[in-house]
Amino acid sequence: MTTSLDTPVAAEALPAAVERELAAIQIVDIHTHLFMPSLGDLGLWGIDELLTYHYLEAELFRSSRIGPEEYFSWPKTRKADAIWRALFVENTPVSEAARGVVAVLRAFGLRTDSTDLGEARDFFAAQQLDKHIDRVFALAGISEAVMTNDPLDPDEAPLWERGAERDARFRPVLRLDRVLNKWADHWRVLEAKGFAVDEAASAGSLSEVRRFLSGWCEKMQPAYMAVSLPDTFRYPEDSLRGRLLEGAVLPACRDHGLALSVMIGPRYQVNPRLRLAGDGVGKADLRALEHLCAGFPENRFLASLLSRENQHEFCVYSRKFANLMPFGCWWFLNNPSIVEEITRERLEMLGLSFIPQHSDARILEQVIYKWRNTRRTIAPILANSYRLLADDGRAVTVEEIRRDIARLFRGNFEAFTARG
Ligand code: FIX
Ligand code: ZN
Repeated sequence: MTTSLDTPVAAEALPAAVERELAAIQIVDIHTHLFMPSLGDLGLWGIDELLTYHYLEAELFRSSRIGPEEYFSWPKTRKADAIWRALFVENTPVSEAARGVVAVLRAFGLRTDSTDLGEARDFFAAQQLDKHIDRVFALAGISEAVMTNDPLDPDEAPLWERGAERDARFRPVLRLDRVLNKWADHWRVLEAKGFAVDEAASAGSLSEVRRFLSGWCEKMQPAYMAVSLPDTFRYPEDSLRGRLLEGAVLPACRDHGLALSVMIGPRYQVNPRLRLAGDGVGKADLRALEHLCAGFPENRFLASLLSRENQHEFCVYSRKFANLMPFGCWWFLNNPSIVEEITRERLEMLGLSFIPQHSDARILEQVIYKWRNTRRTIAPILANSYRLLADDGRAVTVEEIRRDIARLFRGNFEAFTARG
């Protein structure tokens, strides 16, 4: 007997069916900068953190006469007050990041047009973090947030070494920017922990780094390893990074059956006066990715490219290498107009074999608007793909829509990162 789930959906009913299934899916947010409660103050939440988000700081310096040096000398609440006044009171908050704060306030039933932050501050001050996390995840429609954990971060590492309490809502990731991009500044930390390493990352160092990573894999049980790489990244390359990647990180990933996430394209600190907001973007030479995927068929690579100009060839490379999984519309690409473009092309060229989005949330409540925006942007694109399929002679069922959405927002990640 046919049920409504396996009945072909009429073309005019497709948008609503897709919206319903997207609203219902509990998404795995595969890349965030959120932290589980046992990692304490590393985890940011509340109105002052939402407003002092580096996306909004960059916009403040364009829409006010406040200079970065003066701004960064202020306490958090004064910074937040200045951003609220400049971007939400004296101007209409039309940017994606500013609209996000409005959406969060509305989600909690708070006024979105106040001239001050009194009501919002009182509300967040009254929240009990653990319950608040559950409420925020429910509002965002996510079941898990994958963190970004740095084993060389002086504030974070000791918390893990002291046995930070795990939380099923948060999955760890071993982030290796300090190891791969800043070895010269950080190799002594490993030496001080008893690893026989040296500044030149000699052969002996490589096996010691592999041992260091192995220890962290045991301790942290990460979902994957990850690194951000500049637009100038090259592979193969006779460099510290080239040697550490080939001689330590990729072998350690294989040892533990972990994928490596490569996030390629930032031009770090093009304006250091803006601090976190000071990074830019550059078009990367994707032959580095080609050489990694072809050279290490036993390794799996999650990848996200920051430059819009890299997206087409990235899609083509993803068709060439099954050990390459594209994910997300990262950072400066996380704007509806660009998410549409990238997602359309990926559906056309990769079918359902990609991970459409991650939130990159730095502040807890951001997952609410970032996933609301993603659902709102992707629903018509997916419905259009199904309409075109019906036009071509095959209507889809609700069951198929549900299966496809589960694959895009959970299954692809789970399968690609399953320890092999
Ligand atoms: O490297 C990263 O993980 C980036 O996402 C961050 O460094 C960046 O500052 C950010 O917040 C992007 O949304
Ligand atoms: Zn990030």
